[in-house]
Amino acid sequence: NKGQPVPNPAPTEFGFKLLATDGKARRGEVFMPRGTIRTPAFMPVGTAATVKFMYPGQVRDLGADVILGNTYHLMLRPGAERVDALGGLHKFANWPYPILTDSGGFQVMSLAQLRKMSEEGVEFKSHIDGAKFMMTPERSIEIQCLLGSDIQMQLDECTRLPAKEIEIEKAMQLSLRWAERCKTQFGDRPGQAMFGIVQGGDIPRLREESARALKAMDLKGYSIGGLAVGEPQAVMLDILDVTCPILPENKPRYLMGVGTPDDLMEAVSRGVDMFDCVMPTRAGRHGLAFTRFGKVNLKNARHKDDPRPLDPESDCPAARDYSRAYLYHLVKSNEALGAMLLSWNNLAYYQSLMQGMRDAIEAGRFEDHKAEVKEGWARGDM
Ligand code: PRF
Repeated sequence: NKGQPVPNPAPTEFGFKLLATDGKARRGEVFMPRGTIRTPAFMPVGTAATVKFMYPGQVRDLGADVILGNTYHLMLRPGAERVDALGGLHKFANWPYPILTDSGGFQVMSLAQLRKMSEEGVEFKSHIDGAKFMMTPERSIEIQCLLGSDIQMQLDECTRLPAKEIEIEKAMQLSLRWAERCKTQFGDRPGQAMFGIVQGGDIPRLREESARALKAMDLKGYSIGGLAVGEPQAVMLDILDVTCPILPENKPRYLMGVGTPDDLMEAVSRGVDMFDCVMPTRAGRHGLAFTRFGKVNLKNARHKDDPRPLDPESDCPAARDYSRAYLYHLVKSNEALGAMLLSWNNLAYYQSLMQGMRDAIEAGRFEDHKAEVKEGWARGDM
């Protein structure tokens, strides 16, 4: 099982333990009754109660300790009350390990039609059938409790960049008020956690204010939202440089919706513990493979006659046992197996990247390790 920790006895409370640091990089464990998340961690995205084109057991075997689910998608289809009646999301999806759910605010803003924001919440129409819904901080937490997720997110408003400072500030302040309402609704649940979400766009002053106010609320963990929404990578990293030092050392930090392998390494070296992103699975479905030697676009005709696998030294059969010529054929023919193999390869690569970072932090050689990994990407493999 790729060394997933099996604590005995299982903890009854949610918590975080810092095991080692190297510079600002942190190696830790987020523990809860359903299992332990080894950090730095990458969480595969299972939006609609499935990591697309992957079996749950396969995701687990790659070393994933936690997957992500989406309040917005699951409330629309199949419905939170239905999932609850069927025994909760873990049982529904046959994933008995930790699950983190996003609150719905971000997905409402990117997917739903006809949105109306107010202090109370956000009214929207479903992108599936146009049905009208009201999402409030209280309803978001209620849905996440019906799903039974272990780590829940406050409802927030994420501002796309670039944006005017006044708009960023309004959304950040609203998110702080919604954090209080979510905290009250969540109440006392020792085995679960509700994370606050730092907003404030690309303005250091607003990020500081958001992080300080959330820290004062003494939440069980802290997410950093509103990044990778249109700004250059350097801006995102500068914002992490101002945000992470304000957050408490003894709580997990989660950078939402990020990112490329390079983003993950740079964010870990600034003190981030957890990540989620559709990149490995979505890119895989579109014919793009991540490897130790950089990205490989399997739609490119130069692979037509290439008998080499993606990476003969990988532990992952998808990387090792199928030629680039075959992968090219599958992708060009739009075969399901193409999406399956490339999703598998990419999640395997992301999990091995995280394992490499965890090992390097423990060994006190994170920055050297980072330089070596980047050399591999720069070298390429043609
Ligand atoms: N807020 C929430 N979910 C998110 C984001 C956010 O800002 C982002 C931004 N990268 C991704 N997912 N609730």
